[in-house]
Amino acid sequence: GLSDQEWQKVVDIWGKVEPDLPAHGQEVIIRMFQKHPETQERFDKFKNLKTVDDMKSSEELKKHGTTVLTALGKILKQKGNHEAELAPLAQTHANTHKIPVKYLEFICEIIVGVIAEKHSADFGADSQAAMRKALELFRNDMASKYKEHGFQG
Ligand code: HE6
Repeated sequence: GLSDQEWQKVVDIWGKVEPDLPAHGQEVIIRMFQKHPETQERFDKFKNLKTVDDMKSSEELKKHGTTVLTALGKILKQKGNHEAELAPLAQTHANTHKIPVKYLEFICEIIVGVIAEKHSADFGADSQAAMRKALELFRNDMASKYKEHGFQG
């Protein structure tokens, strides 16, 4: 698990992200689609967006980015006691969307990268390390829930 100090770093940096979730979310989703095109194929509503300009112009994509980061923020703020928040997310991503754990790794890595770019002054090595640990915990717990649903991820 994470120490109290590590959780504090996670919550603090999220406090910098939160005032503009749409811009962060849009950037995260676009980068994920660019770097890992197989993730874009999972979205019927975004498959047709061919260029970065198409992606930037999509209000729906921005809205989805906000949805994803809102859900993730709620989880992070639980500091590991996220069972109630994680369960429904694991359920839909295992059973309905069938999103491999590998894709969760992709998005987590991209989230760290986007925060590092937008908030370099507030996201030093120790904060980055704490965020990585928190996201690893999130993924591990998603993976165990996946298995409970019979999805190998
Ligand atoms: Fe997904 N997602 N997602 N997801 N998602 C979500 C929160 C998805 C995610 C990783 C989602 C995904 C494909 C997520 C999704 C719908 C992820 C919420 C709250 C909702 C929703 O309620 O609509 C992470 C880390 C978090 C917190 C892929 C690929 C990855 C990597 C859909 C295809 C799809 C959908 O609705 O179709």
